[in-house]
Amino acid sequence: MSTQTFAEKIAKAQDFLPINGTDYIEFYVGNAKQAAHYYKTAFGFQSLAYAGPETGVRDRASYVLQQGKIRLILTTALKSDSPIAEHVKTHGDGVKILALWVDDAYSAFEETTKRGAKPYLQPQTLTDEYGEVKMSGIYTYGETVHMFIERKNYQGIFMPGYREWKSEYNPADAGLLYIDHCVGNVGWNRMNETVKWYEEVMGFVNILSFDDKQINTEYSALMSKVMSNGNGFSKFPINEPAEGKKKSQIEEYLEFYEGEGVQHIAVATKDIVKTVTDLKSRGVEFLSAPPEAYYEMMPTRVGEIDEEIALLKSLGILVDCDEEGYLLQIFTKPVEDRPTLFFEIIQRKGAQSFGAGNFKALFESLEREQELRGNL
Ligand code: TYF
Ligand code: FE
Repeated sequence: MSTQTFAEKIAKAQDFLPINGTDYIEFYVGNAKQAAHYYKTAFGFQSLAYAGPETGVRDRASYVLQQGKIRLILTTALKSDSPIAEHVKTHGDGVKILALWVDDAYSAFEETTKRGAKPYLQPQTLTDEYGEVKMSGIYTYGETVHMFIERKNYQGIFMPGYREWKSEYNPADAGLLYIDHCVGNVGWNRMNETVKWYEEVMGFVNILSFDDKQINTEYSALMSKVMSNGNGFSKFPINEPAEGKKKSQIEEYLEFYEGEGVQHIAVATKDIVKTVTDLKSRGVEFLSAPPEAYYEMMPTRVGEIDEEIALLKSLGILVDCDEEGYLLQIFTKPVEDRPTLFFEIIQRKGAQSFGAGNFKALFESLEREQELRGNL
């Protein structure tokens, strides 16, 4: 393990692409109206904006939800002859766009495409009575896209083309604050290329790596490398399957998503016990808790923590520590019928790592699910 701090590692990133954080995450889904209802009811997102036939958009309907700094868009096609419908046909519901909030969307496009990025959307300026939003986009792994969003001259609710969505159904939020990281699964032998892409095209640095010897439970294996931009606001871990005794969880994802894509979205809370208790009561399903022994070992493994271990155990919350502090995390089951995208709830108390000490317990829990699906 390296003794460099997170701050020392990210200081090496290049700054040709300044990023202020995640702007939004857009899902392409089979039924956006119902998906929006699920994210409001189960996860506590709030209605923000809408675009569709009523606002002059003919081919799609998009619902924008917000909680803390997190914005999700649920988009569906209104006809079969549509790239959205094609995406859903191939991948099922999933993440199409990881949008990054930048100061200059034109320069972001210029700088990344001249370093080899494949264009998705040429830079353009959208205007309405509230100002202007500039945007551009490039492809990353699979059919997934990084959009660059510049909104310094915009005062509207979301962006031109959308109108405010006022709903009479407004369930309370669940304490979710911001996107901590978004993980991508790539195909066999695609790790190096993808890491190189984030380094060269985006100016990111590799801050953590786990190889298949560290991440190897009884059955499945994987490799993982975390890529970060220079301020640490944008973190994209990448997973690649590795050969194990049986099928890797990453392989299961690639098979069911029918390609590379976003595996999990980690959302931060400042009170994980409260958030998870709340999400469970709303019907969010989490992976099963690790065995008794995991919690018996916790005091020796992580030292003194503020939370009551019995409470963490009853909820199945995992804890890990590094040189800078500790973190608490828990993972949902996949939120679609295909075993593809899931969510992580994370609370950081100093630690800037990703829970490597939990990998064994976590992956065994994941494999119990994989086995129930007959995919191990
Ligand atoms: O983002 C991470 O690295 C952690 C751990 O299939 C993780 O959340 C890594 C791979 C995976 C599930 C979780
Ligand atoms: Fe994670």
